[in-house]
Amino acid sequence: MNIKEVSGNLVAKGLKIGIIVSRFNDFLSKQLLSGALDCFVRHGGSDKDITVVWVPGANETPLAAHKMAKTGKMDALVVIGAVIQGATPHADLINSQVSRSVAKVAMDNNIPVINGVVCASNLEQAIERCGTKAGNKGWHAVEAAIEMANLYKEMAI
Ligand code: INI
Repeated sequence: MNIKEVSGNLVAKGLKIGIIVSRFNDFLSKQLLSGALDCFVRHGGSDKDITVVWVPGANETPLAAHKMAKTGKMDALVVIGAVIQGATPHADLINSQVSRSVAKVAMDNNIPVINGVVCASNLEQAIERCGTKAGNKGWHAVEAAIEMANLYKEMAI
C-alpha cells in the first residue's frame, strides 16, 4: 500500500486571514470575534496578519468576503455573526442565503471561506455558542480556517 494522504496542520504562523463580522447582535458577535482572534494567535498567528471587517448584518457578510477574496492577499476568510430566530421566517432566509453565498465565494475565488455564523432558535442557544456552555463558534471557525488554509498549500498535488 502506498497511499498518498494530504491534510492541513493547525499552525497559523505566516497565514493571513480576513474575518468578516456582523454588527447585528453585536453583544454576541463581539464574543465570537474575541474567540476567533484568540484562536488565531494561540495557534501561532500574528495579529498583524489579521484583517477584521465589520458589516451591518449576517446578510452582508458574503459580499464583504467576496471583496476580500478578490484582493488575493488572504489565505482564508471567516464570516461570523449571530442570527436568532424571531416571529417571522426572516432568520431562516438569512441563514440559507449566507451559507449558500459563503460557499459560492469560496468556490468562485478558490479560497477557504468558513461559515462561523451562529444560527440559533433563541437567545439562550445563541449565548451558549458565543463563549459559554457550547463553546465559541468564532474560535472553531478560525480553527477550521487554519486547517483549510494549510491544506490548500499542501494540495499542490
Ligand atoms: N442580521 C444578523 O446578523 N442577525 C440577525 O439575527 C438578524 N435578524 O434576525 O434580523 C439580522 N438581520 C439583518 C440582516 O442580516 C441584514 O443586515 C439586513 O436585512 C439588511 O440587509
